[in-house]
Amino acid sequence: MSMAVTFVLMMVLPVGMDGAVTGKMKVSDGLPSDASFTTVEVWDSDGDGLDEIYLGGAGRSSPKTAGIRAYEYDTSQGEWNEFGSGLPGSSSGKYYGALGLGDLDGDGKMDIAAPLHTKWYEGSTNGVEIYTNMGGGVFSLYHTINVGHSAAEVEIADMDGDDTNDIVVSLNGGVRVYYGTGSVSSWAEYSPEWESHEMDGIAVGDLNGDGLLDIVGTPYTGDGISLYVQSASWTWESLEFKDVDQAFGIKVLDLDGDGNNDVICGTRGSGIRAWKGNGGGSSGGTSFSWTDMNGGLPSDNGDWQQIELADIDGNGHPDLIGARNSGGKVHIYLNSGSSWSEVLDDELDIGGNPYGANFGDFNGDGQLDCAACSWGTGVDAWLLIGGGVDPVDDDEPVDDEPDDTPADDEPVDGDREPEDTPLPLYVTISGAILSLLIVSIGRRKR
Ligand SMILES: [Ca+2]
Ligand SMILES: [Ca+2]
Ligand SMILES: [Ca+2]
Ligand SMILES: [Ca+2]
Repeated sequence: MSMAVTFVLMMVLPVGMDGAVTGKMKVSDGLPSDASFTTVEVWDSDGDGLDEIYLGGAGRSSPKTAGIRAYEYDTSQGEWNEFGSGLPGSSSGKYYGALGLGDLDGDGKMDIAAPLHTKWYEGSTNGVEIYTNMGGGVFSLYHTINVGHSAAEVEIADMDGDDTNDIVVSLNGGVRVYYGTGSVSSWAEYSPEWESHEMDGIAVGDLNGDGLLDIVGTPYTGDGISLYVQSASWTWESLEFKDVDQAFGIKVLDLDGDGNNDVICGTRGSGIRAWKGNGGGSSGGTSFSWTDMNGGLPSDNGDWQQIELADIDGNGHPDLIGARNSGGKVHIYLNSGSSWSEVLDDELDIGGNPYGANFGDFNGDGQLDCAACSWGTGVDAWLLIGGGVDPVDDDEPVDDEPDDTPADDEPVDGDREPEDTPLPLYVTISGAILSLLIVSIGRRKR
């Protein structure tokens, strides 16, 4: 390999090519340390290649933190700054569950659906507040959906495939689905059957390959995990799934790469549990069977709260980060496609009672990093070192970024492609080799 190729590769691949996550660097300057938050959500809403973090304030135990906070990392200063404006602040008296992020008004910009959590937090006014984004993180409260119950988590997704995003929310008593009509102030509610118990985490995804998204919801107490299949557009069928005494964070995605979506959740008493699905047996089918994929995951105890998954080592399988509200730490498990292994064991120490953890690319180098929040000790973030190159969080549609941002037109590595510029022959040849390498790396991660 020539010097030129080696040099260009160093420019393009500042992180290790072997996929190993070799370390982390804590970068928490500018983040609150004496505060309490529920979850960490991640999005690059201004399209500058740097993911922001969004946090709902928790209001159960001191220090209670009212409002919603957003931060973006400044790579040149090595510190976080508050991002945007218009979100409720510390004097709002409002406390939130897990925020939903996504485009709700169809302008291509990320909006926020914020569930008011009143059962365990301070506050008595129930609702899901919709903050629309005028661009650059200028938010305003546009509408509140009257959900009538304490709300825990919101997911934003196009449940029925009509190209308009919809809102799913877990409540103290069940799950409600609000289908988008094209207006942020008008929603059509068609929900699964009401339950008798408090719903905590929810996840959405197509479990049987018919293009209609399905829902799983975790119980704060009793009665197991709920599974609702959307049997026809706006119509719900409740199916048997798995029994756990108490569970919190849950996700639907393909863990083993067989093309069928799977389910993984964090529990209070039985660790983290993963089940591989069979796609319901046929397109739109409900003959589900589930196979454990728990090897390497903690199998007992827990108090696992938010869990999130993204491919941080570029092997094509989504890896897990989870916040455990006992022990003061968050944990990362790499996914081989069939089993799990913890990395950075005991190193991601946030203190307090950790409730939130997520991956995001905070310094724009294409390598996913991570952030966490707790009740008591605020927010921490770490730049991950090593790993593969995967700048896209699997949860986030890549086409929801603003269209009017110049940076949006350029992929992260857009300025590294040498083809457009007349260059000496050896650089052109290097570029061709490099392009092949990029293509092969890019394919490896999906
Ligand atoms: Ca950004
Ligand atoms: Ca829709
Ligand atoms: Ca489906
Ligand atoms: Ca699968």
